[in-house]
Amino acid sequence: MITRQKLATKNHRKIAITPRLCYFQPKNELRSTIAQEISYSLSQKKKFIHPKFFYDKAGSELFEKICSLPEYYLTRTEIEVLSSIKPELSKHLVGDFALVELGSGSSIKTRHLLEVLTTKQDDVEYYPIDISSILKDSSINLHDEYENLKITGIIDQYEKGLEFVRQLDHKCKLVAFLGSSLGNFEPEHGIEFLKKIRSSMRKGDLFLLGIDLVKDAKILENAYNDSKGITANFNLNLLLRINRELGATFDTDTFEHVSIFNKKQKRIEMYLRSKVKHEIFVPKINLLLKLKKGELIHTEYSYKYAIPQIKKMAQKAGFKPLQIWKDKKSYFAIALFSVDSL
Ligand code: AVJ
Repeated sequence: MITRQKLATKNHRKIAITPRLCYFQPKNELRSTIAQEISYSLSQKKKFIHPKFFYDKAGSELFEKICSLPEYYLTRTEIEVLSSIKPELSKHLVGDFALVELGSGSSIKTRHLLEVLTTKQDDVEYYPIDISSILKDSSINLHDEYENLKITGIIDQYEKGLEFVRQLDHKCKLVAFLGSSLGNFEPEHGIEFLKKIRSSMRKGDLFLLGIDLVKDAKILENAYNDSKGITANFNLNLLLRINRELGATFDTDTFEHVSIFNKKQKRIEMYLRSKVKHEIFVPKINLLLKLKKGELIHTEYSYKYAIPQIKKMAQKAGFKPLQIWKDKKSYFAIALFSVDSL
């Protein structure tokens, strides 16, 4: 049995803030990851930048702004569903549960889950996993708000965080993966990722998934191309991040934000389009990036699902659907699963 106090890894540094709050940070900066991955992904014929690189400090702040945009219905709809299902969710949480959250971000949605757990349990252990160091601030806020909360944050990619969670075996876990982040994966990879989540869980644990649903293309495209241009800045921030961290000299005025809904594949596709013919040197990875006028750099897929498909994917990964909720307009779904034998 490993309790939270005994958690340790070779690859992370533990930073203890108070007896109820600590977090783990990778010893090797994520910087080496970005250098390696970007030097590969920008030298391909079809250039791309992985969406996990959106979330540096500036990008995480822009994402928070996106979440409160009128066009970006996802966050407020998910919160609406979450807050309406608390009594029902509570009925499924029999026994002592620790909360694990993948992509916790600002932890606003977390409060709804914590409200359910803290009213039933004397102590609640919370394990937020997020690639962004925004986790530090959001954890401090939660720590101050909830007296019976013990927080162990993991600032890393999901997979690394799940390796931590796998070690915990002293109580049931509620694993939450909200915000439709599963939509970033191509469906086959999504199933693989769900399998990883499943393998970090045991009998009696529960999995809560928030996922955006297929809807009218116009509504979707507006959500990813807002009138204030915040999503455009979020996308363009990738280039600014490469300037900051890899010493490049991208001029964001020479790129434009593109987002389209691919009806056949049922996904939003985001790109950065080069408005001019470019030659940009990226010193830290010794890369001379050549772009044609009009050339696209792919930055994100955001898949949209229908409920039967979600069920199928989860079942393939070893989950059993317990209950699925939607908002009135059927824009967004929250699904609760138990672990099935594989
Ligand atoms: C955090 C991946 C769920 O796909 O809706 C928001 C990211 N990109 N606007 C999404 C995002 C552009 C978001 N996810």
